[in-house]
Amino acid sequence: MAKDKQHQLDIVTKPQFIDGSALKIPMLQILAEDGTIRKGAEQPEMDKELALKIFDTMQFIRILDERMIAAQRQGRISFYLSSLGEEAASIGSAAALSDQDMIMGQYREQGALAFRGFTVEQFMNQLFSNERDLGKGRQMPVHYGCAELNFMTIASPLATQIPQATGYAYGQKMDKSGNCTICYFGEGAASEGDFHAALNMAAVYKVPAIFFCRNNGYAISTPSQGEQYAGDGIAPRGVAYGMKTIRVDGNDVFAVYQATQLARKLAVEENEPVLIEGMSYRMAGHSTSDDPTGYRTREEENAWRAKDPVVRFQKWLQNQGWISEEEAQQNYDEKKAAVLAALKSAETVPVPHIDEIIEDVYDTPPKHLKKQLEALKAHIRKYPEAYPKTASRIDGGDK
Ligand SMILES: Cc1ncc(C[n+]2csc(CCOP(=O)(O)OP(=O)(O)O)c2C)c(N)n1
Repeated sequence: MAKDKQHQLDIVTKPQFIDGSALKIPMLQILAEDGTIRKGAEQPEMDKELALKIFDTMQFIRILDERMIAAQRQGRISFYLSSLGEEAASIGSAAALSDQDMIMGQYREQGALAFRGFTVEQFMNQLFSNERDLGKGRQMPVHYGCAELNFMTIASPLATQIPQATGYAYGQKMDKSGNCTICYFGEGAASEGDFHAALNMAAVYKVPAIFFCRNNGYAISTPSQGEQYAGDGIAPRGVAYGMKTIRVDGNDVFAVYQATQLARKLAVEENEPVLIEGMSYRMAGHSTSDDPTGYRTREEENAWRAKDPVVRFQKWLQNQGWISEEEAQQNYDEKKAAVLAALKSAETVPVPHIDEIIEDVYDTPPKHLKKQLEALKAHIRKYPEAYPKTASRIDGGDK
């Protein structure tokens, strides 16, 4: 075949369109829905301790999510975002990393944070924005951050973490740290321009980053199929940027774990960014402000319950003889009691003192911020019943 030397391209003499709509990247699945290892698949090496730690974290996150949705309904917290149905994606991938790797999440990766060791008390302090919250009550619930655990604080504006991850990973490469950055995002966020800029830069500059797309079928009420994209999901975009790319069953903890392990190796040993697309389903509403009955059917939701990642992994653990149904239930009950106790306790911890609202940005808070703070205090003094927790500390309350 004739070649164009400058572009290093084969030359063809008939018009050939490449049909993007016909492309279908396959999906890696190791653990079948019935909890058995798929024929021909290679189960990744995982000792009992790690397998039980993953399962334990999955159970904890499931309980935390269910309880906190209920707490929001009871008016105890303002807002909540659950990761119901997506536990394998965040926990299975976090389990394949080193603790020194940076995690940059979207807002549904509480599983990765819990796997790193964020305690139930730390989760609750953030959710109640009390004075023990590491973020000093300045963020909406679920916008966790923990420097000690290398978990970057969650930002609300979609996709901002993706170029930040490219930049952070570039720094890791410069420092020869031997670590990588994993960046989670939804298929909806992948429609933002930031996604494209970030992936292109990561590929060109060869940075140790793992871009993990959780394709959970919806961006609030926008279904991914047909309305979010016309092509084969997110994975082909990695190919287009010249990156190693893989699509996995996001509800299969082994597929997620194996793909992330391999991706990490490419990232830290070869400085190659990788794109992983985990196919999953958002089992609950987008957040507690959403009602999915307006845009999807119960039948659709029920069909996904059969693919539940926690149930699937539990079946495998039971087949393996590493946990019994009774032990799993006992674990669940203990975790539930711990979540409820932490919830009750965090609720009674005072909120941060209002004076702290203007601290930590400037060495000395500037005049205009002090003025705004005084105006805010005057407002709270006027309507104390609307701000009971803040009002009780405003005058004379210890800072
Ligand atoms: C720049 C920007 N646009 C819109 C929003 C509102 N918003 C918050 S979450 C969301 C959907 C995101 O969907 P996806 O990325 O697929 O993640 P998922 O919620 O499904 O996990 C939207 C539109 C936002 N936070 N930021």
